[in-house]
Amino acid sequence: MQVSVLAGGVGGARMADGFARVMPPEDLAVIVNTGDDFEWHGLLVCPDLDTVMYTLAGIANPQTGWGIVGDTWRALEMLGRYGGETWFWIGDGDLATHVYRTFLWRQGMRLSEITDRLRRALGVPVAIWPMSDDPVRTIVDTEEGRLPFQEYFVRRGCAPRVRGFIWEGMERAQLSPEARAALEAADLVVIAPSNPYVSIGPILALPGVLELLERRRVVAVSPILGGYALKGPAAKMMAELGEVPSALSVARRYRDFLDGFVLDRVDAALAPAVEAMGIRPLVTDTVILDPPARARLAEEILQWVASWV
Ligand code: FO1
Repeated sequence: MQVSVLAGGVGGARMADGFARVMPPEDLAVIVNTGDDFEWHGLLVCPDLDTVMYTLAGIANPQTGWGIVGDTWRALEMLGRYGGETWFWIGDGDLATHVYRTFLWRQGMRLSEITDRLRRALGVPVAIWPMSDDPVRTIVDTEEGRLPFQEYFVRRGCAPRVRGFIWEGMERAQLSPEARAALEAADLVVIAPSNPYVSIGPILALPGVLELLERRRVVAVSPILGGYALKGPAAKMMAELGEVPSALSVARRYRDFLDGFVLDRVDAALAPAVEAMGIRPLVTDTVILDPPARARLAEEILQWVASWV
């Protein structure tokens, strides 16, 4: 079964890792949000692509979920001494990723080709594709004005109240050829438990993606448990945008193309309401902090979908 996982952030990387542990690598592709990307000291930094790549390579920092485990901080210290910005923590090993990606990018290589070269170099057997080769930047519209995503997420710690999102570049951006091919070939598309607004939203906003998903078998894993997000600002954003922070709100957002929705046991009572939307519910343990849990959930989803005749 050919599976494509739509992912962003740490939760998305962990879900992708689960599928990578239980499937033949050639049957899996991970399509990653690039709206969090930004230029840092002149370098192109792609946090969600790197978080997926490091996680699948087994070198991600297990505590934070992002960056490289055991990384050192000499370059950041020196940047600080020069008065450079240090609020976004880039370790020395991570820095090499941005240096080399930017080097290839300035030679005109597409982000998809760059990503493919980096993940193969790290020994990752699974295809990792940026959602687009065209630049898309998430701008968070807050009560304090418009903030580039990392300024909102890291520098301000997601504190400002959110009023909406702008995706700079979306009007010119296209789904990457490799991501389109993966989605067209997918027997199953899994929307990972990522933030529906800023991690999954940009992917769905690309021209043609919604129509493509309507023709595919799609399941989503809820990023909200018991009204809270395990990690990140998804529930806070929902509340600030006037949505009930619940798994049901997420299912409703995806309902036009969703065939199945995976709920955590704490939200078992919501299963009938999901079913009433014409979406099959699966109630299970969706907390996937460690590798065995990730593999278990991925296997459960594959068995569940295989049982749909
Ligand atoms: N998140 C933080 O909260 N603080 C950081 O200093 C930070 C640095 C960082 C460096 C590389 C990278 O790939 C991710 C990093 N992240 C950091 C996470 C980043 O903000 C992502 O956008 C989030 O994971 C949400 O997608």
